[in-house]
Amino acid sequence: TATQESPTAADSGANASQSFKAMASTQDVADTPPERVAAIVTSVLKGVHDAIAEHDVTYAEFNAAKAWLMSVGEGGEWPLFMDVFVEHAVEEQVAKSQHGTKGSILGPYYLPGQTRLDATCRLPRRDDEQGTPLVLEGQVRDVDGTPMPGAEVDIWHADADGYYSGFAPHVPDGNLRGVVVTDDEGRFAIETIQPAPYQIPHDGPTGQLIEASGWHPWRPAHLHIQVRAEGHRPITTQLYFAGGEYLDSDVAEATKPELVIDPQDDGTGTRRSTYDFELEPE
Ligand code: MBD
Ligand code: FE
Repeated sequence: TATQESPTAADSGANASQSFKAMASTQDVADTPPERVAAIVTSVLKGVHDAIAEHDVTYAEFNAAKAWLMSVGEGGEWPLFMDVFVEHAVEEQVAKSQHGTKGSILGPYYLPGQTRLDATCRLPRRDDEQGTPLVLEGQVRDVDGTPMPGAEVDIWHADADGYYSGFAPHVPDGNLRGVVVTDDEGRFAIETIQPAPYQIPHDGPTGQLIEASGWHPWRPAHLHIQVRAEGHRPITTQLYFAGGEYLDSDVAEATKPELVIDPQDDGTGTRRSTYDFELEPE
């Protein structure tokens, strides 16, 4: 059953922490000057102090919060917590200066260095991969309309049970992940399967917080995509499915109307959708 196959929150948390640390050695991690650190941290702490006063917080609640924060670290869930509850605000801020295709959050389950695939391809999958066949096709262009051959469409998504390869022990490495390289006209056509909605693991501290608050732990079904092209600002985004469950109540608040696709059955049981990506020069 799905429950037996589920990764423990601690296992997927450990993997997410490890992969973030590995990426943090190559990606953008700020070396922030002291005045700015002080300004930002003062604001964050003011928010905490104000909440304590507003809600007349007790010592017992302070201790519960302290124990919970410790468990987030011990469970390796900081990447999950940060990406579910905080990353969308950073993305929205950065998006104010970004043109072209709308972005969305990266999330904790990106893994660099996946198999490079031809423009027309099928994502690596198990022989018995479940799920409705799905084809996403489109073109990568500059914001001025110029097609971009050789651009990379790095795609990763959950399987039909909502599990990601690399973060669930029963799913083989590299499953439903790949770096698709666009053809001479900047086009791509990716065959995969329809992912299921994703549920935040409920046996760890993030899941406990969600339950203790009476919120729900779901993200709508989504495809993660990062598009990269020489001399252009990369776009990290996600595509969602029209009519999908949790589209209007994503726990990670990362949906945008421009990112909803509506694949149609082509008459053979395969659902198809077109989506073009536009990147701005760096
Ligand atoms: C996911 O699949 C995801 O995309 C985010 C943002 C957080 C947790 C799991
Ligand atoms: Fe995801």
